[in-house]
Amino acid sequence: MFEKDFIFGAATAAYQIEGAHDSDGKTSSIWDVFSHIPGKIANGDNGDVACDHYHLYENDIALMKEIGLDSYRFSVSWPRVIPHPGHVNEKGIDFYNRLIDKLLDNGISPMLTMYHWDLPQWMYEKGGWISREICGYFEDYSELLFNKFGDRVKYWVTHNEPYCISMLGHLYGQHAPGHKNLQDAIQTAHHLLLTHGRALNIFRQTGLKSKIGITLNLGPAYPYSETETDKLAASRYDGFANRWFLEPLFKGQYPVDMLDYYESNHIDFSHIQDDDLKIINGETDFLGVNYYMDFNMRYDRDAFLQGSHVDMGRKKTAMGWEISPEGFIDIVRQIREKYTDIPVMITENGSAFKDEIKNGEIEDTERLEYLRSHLEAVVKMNEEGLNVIAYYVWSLMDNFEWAFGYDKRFGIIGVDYDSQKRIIKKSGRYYSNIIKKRSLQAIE
Ligand code: IFM
Repeated sequence: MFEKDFIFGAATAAYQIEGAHDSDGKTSSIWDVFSHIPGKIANGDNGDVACDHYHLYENDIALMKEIGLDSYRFSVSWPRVIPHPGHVNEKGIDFYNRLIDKLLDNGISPMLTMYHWDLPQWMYEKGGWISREICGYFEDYSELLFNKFGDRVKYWVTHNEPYCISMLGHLYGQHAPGHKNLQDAIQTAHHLLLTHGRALNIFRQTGLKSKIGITLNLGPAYPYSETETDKLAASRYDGFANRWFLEPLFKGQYPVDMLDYYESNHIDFSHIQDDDLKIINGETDFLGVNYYMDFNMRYDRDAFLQGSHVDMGRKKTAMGWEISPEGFIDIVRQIREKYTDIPVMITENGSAFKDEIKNGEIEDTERLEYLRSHLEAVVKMNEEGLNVIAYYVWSLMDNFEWAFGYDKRFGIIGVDYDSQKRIIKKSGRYYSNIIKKRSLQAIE
């Protein structure tokens, strides 16, 4: 059912699992600062210790091996390797060297995400993503990563989910750095895309033979009814969350309808310079897709974007996200119809549910069913010839779920945060069977 070379993986991100927030020369990221502001994170949680993966990585790799992963997607903490402008922290580099080497010793191919949200606080103080100055600093950072790890890393992801960084972090204020300003969000999105393009150029100059891409979180937007107004609401939401990122990357332009809409909301586009879009539209080896949900939209004159989400009454995960494997197939079809033929790697997909430990086991049947239905969707995509070459489950283990803290558990491995003990959940065993048999006919 899955080709022999289909890549089965699991994903995590530095701030969500590493802990060791101030060890071995690491300085603060915007998430270290944000998570300590009272009221920002559920239950007052923070990532100071998280899963203590910084110290327990060998144990975690042993579990990856037990599950049988082909690949592991992790991110590098920028302030761990560059704790001050222009200063490389060898101890931080050593940690990732040990991690990568251990993965390879265990036959697990590393996928490295360069930016998964933990911007150094020093960079934020220079203007962060809003300022064009970040481009030079991100170039230095990417060059360092290519030089230090390029001999062993097979897949590179420049950015994880530019939508979340720009909109959740700079428009809605739910994520670090907590801004609530559309102009900031639009500039952030542009500088994320531009740093992606500039990192691609540096990568090509290194002559590395590995593959590089970017990861977007995408989901199809459907009109709730066939009315022109609901269609407008769906198209706007698509423009806001999907097309704003896909069109510059694959067509070298921002969507005209959204430019008009933002302009009518007094957004200034003078931060976009000549040639930026050409750079953003550079050659990418694969598109990383993170899929969690689709969006059903109804016209709502008074709402931002003049649309609001409709609850379709389907089963939801603990995040309140409606489960829709059909939307998963649709978004990949749309990528193929409208944007690009390059391979798609599903760099994240997964679900949070409340887990219970019974007799030392976690019987997470709902997560297992979620996994089954979404892997079935991947099989269908490839039957349609949509060229999906990888699937990384989110997440390898329970971790710090940003503003929701530790309450929401996405792992196929459970973590007891008091003892730091890990337990492979029933969904993890199920995934392991699928990987070993390359088939969904695996026994649970
Ligand atoms: O935990 C996050 C991850 O960091 C980015 N993608 C979505 C996941 C679940 O919310």
